[in-house]
Amino acid sequence: MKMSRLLITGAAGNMGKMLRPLLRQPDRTLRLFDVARITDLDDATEQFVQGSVTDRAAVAAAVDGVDAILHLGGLSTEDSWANILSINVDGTQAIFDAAVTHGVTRVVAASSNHAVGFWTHEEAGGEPLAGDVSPRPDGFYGWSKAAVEALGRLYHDRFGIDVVNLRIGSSFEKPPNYRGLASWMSPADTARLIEASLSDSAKGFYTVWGISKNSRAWWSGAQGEAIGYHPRDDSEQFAEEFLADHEWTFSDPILQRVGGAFCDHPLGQRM
Ligand code: 15L
Repeated sequence: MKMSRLLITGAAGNMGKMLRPLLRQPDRTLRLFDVARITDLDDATEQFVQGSVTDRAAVAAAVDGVDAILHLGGLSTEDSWANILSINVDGTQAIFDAAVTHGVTRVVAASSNHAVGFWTHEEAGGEPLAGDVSPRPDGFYGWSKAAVEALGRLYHDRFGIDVVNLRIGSSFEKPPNYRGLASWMSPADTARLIEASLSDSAKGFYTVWGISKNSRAWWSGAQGEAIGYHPRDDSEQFAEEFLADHEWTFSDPILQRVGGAFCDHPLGQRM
């Protein structure tokens, strides 16, 4: 089925900004939803609906008439329990609820590596860590992403919505730090992952890593490959820059644990 009308929640955020030009297609309308105003619309392919995921009427208006939802909206790092519950958990439930009401059959949800942040390189035992390994959140934020994934499962099983949970590593222009040599997902690969998640190969329920084809990656590409995600970029081009000050060793807790420094950040304290 053609997904020609795509709602992007959180479209004014970092990932939204980075992805809009990459997801534009002549026969696709991107409906951009965010609390923050977006003014640089491409009139031929983009529409803007202002609102918050915490406002159910606004969510319903945004969801009405689209074929698929890319749910990037919400808090993207640690925050208070109250904010996490309201924005990330209630907000995501509002999206799924509206998807059912308005007959939307596909939701691609931004989860995070922090849903499984306490898995370690050692526990992976020399094998790549599976994309759908069980949740081990490293904070309230990571816990909310595990909740987002479980909401997806519920709405898939109850209503047959096709759901892809993306356990995103570090989706930025370049790796943000030396850990990013393992966890980076380039903008182009992020767009490739989203296109695969919207394709017929991703009908059903899937949970996959969102990373590039990094030489230093230890998170498996198998679940992504199964839905047609074939990453092309490698963070190795940045290795020299980042390894000038850091040794690449898995005895370093930042590299040993999926979630890196998030595992030590005080619970509920905004980053
Ligand atoms: C995330 O989930 C955050 O949203 C992002 O800002 C990065 O910190 C990323 O994880 C990461 O682990 O690099």
